[in-house]
Amino acid sequence: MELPQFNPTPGNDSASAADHQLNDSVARIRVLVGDITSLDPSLGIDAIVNAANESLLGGGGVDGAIHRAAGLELRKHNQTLGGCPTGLAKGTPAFGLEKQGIQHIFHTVGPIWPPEDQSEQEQAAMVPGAPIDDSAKLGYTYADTLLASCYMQVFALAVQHNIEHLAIPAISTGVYRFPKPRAARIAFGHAHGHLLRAEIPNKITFVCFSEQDAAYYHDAINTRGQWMVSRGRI
Ligand code: AR6
Repeated sequence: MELPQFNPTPGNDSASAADHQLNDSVARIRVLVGDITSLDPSLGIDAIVNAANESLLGGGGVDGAIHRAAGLELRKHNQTLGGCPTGLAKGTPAFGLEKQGIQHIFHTVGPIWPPEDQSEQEQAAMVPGAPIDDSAKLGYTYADTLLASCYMQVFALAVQHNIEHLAIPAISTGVYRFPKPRAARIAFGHAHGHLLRAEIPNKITFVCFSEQDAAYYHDAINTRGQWMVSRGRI
């Protein structure tokens, strides 16, 4: 899908440099449809992200697929980690996935959307009186903040482990029911923000399980000028 072009201000060197950096940051992000446990090794992906639960001991969805592919060694290793709170992340070796060139798995625990209990829902609103459903402004619910935290934690691990190419599934959008277009904006927004400031990882690939899921990411990218908080250009 075509990305909108930026229009550098002619004759303004610093504006041109800034635009170049912004274009470059978006160009380092890819969206791919597939199974995150069987990516083509020629992509050079050296770390993948797991959408785990707080036990870190495996489950369904992408977590189940990653545990199956990595093998029982991963579960044994994770039994020593003491779990992981929602919004945080922990890194492990990739065990059985190492033969595909993957060295690390970054397990992160996304938020459940929406909390089923009304009083929990009220607590989940970041701003008093703000709606707590998908009509809430992006960033106004506690779940938005927790999902953003997952991405920031994962990027911090990528920097720590000097990752070249990081693959990330759509955290929280399966069993945990986070609205997919909203989650795609949070994922892209934070990836873009990180890549603007950091050289590591060099590339980020969002791995979607269906064409429809990928379309949410393409839409988030193509419409970023409309929904991202703008401090000048994005
Ligand atoms: N590769 C890429 N994406 C996948 C794959 C795969 N192999 N399998 C599923 N997806 P989910 P969550 C997509 O439910 O919502 C687990 O039981 C899927 O289509 O895996 O964060 C954990 O143990 C969806 O878009 O994770 C937790 O208990 C996305 O991955 C709970 O589910 C995330 O769906 C976590 O729920």
